Amino acid sequence: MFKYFLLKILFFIPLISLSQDLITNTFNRDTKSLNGTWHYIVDPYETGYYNYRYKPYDQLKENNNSAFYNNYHTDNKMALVEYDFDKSPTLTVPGDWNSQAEKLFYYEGTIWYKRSFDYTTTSKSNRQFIYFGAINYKAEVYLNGIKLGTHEGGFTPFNFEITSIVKPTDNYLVIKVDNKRFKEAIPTINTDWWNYGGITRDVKIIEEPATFIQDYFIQLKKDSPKIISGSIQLNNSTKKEKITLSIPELKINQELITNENGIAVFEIVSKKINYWSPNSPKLYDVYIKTEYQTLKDEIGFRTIETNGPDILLNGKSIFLRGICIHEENAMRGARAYNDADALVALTWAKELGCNYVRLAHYPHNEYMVKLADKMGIMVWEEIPVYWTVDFTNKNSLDNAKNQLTEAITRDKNRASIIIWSMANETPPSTPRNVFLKELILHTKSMDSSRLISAALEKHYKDGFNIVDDEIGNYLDIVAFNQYTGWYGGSLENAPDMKWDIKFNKPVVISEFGGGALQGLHGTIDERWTEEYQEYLYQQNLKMIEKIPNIRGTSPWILNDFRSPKRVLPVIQDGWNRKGLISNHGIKKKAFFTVKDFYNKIEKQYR
Ligand code: GCB
Repeated sequence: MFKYFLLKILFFIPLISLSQDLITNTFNRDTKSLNGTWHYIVDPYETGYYNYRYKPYDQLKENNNSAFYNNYHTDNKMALVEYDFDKSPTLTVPGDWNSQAEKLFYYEGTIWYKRSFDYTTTSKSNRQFIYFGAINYKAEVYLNGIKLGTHEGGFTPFNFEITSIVKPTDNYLVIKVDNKRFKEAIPTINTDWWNYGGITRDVKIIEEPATFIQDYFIQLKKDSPKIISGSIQLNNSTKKEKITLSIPELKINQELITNENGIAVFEIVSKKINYWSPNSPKLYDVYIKTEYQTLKDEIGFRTIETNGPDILLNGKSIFLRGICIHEENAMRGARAYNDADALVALTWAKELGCNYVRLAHYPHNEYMVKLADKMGIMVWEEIPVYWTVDFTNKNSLDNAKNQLTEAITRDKNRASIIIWSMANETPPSTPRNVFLKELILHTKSMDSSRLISAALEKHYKDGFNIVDDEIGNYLDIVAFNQYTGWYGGSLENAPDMKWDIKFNKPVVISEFGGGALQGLHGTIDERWTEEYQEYLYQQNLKMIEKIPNIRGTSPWILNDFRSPKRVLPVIQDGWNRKGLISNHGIKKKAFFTVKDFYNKIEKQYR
């Protein structure tokens, strides 16, 4: 018996092997969870990955094993074995490593994860896939010593087929997870949030028939509130397959036939749709049936469009009463990852009077958007093209595009998502414009039914706040962040500020706010007090109300959140204090200022 479960690379693998086509709606498929306890080895020098000439073992033809494997594949007791997963400590998956072990709090680098499992298939002809909700940031995945591939990007899912590799017993999954920051990455080196490392979302094995429903897009046709349209994609369809799409409540039961690419495209007229909205978040049971399987989803139908300054939901003008949220459970001081975490955040958002949330600054886990669908909360979803990414670098663009592809693929059937956002506070330049335009085109090619935005910036000249970023021409919603009274600008004069916004489009303030340490009280002139923050909000809201075309706000931010950039002792201690709620879950005074404002706005837009 082998004593150790180690990494063994049997094949030469090309440098970049991307994950395979994403399988969607994993919640309603036949799956086995691999969440739980995993062993880990901290490997700051990446000894298990690079040889002493700093060449990756899994890319060397003459020596295609890892260092770990070299010393392992023998019963020879004299062999030099310098690591042992099974005697190593454990981490819980899903979960970041920073909050689970004190010595890993600030760790940025490589950690190897390993878990063993048995697997029983329900049918010999079935296929199996391993699915990761997200790993931050880069993952090299090996099953039973065979490299499955690499994935880059910390907030989107990916999967690999393992049919020919998985065995009934003693499978061992080894993953190299690396959260080192680097310039070309998306996001780049500099962010104002915690770089939580690890296998941060669910891991599961998906079992599918040989020909299976890989993905589908079922929404209202653009500009056609009575037509449900879209497509269904089969994986490995070798002949024209029959698919039945049914929505029993709408008396829809439509037979479709796939084309030579395994895709069935459809348009179905339905006159009696109850449209999804925050007041009535109606979701329909939708069934997709093939000869081999039935897959269920719950899907809402709504239209979203703009007309001049208006955002129209189901044809009616709305105001986005929002709040920004990071994917963090502040009370745990850890990455959020499950439905309970999502419920905490979205319940607070509702209490604040929100009909909308901005999920900052990257795609959040799928529980969040599924719950937003159910609770009737509209969503802005974005990718971490944040501040200064490497706009001239082709790999960075491909990476951003890939993250966008994975996010849209995963979430395109969620009625709650009304906006895809391309970027946050990126400095205008020609390469930046080229980069963002490419992302916009890509998004439109995947999903033309939603609105496109980006969080831009304003600048100040001759008594005016000006918003004129050229990329605004390509957006449906002109959104920008502004921090009057915090990073500059007088609060006293805020309500009388003059605005020059160069676009006749809906305007959304995607961020505003300021910090306060919950429980610290004083006058409105004392920074970090709840009173200062409250006054900042009062004055900003008076100002925002007067901004031309204003159709929404998402204050920064629901909760205090961890950020290594925030080092002021006693006040910050590693937390960005702009939350309306503290990291102990206590509401600050400004929470109620926003709540009152949203109450008022709600009545105006009824
Ligand atoms: C911003 C960023 C956000 C920061 C925030 C702040 O403009 O978009 O990520 O955390 O300001 O607190 O300064």
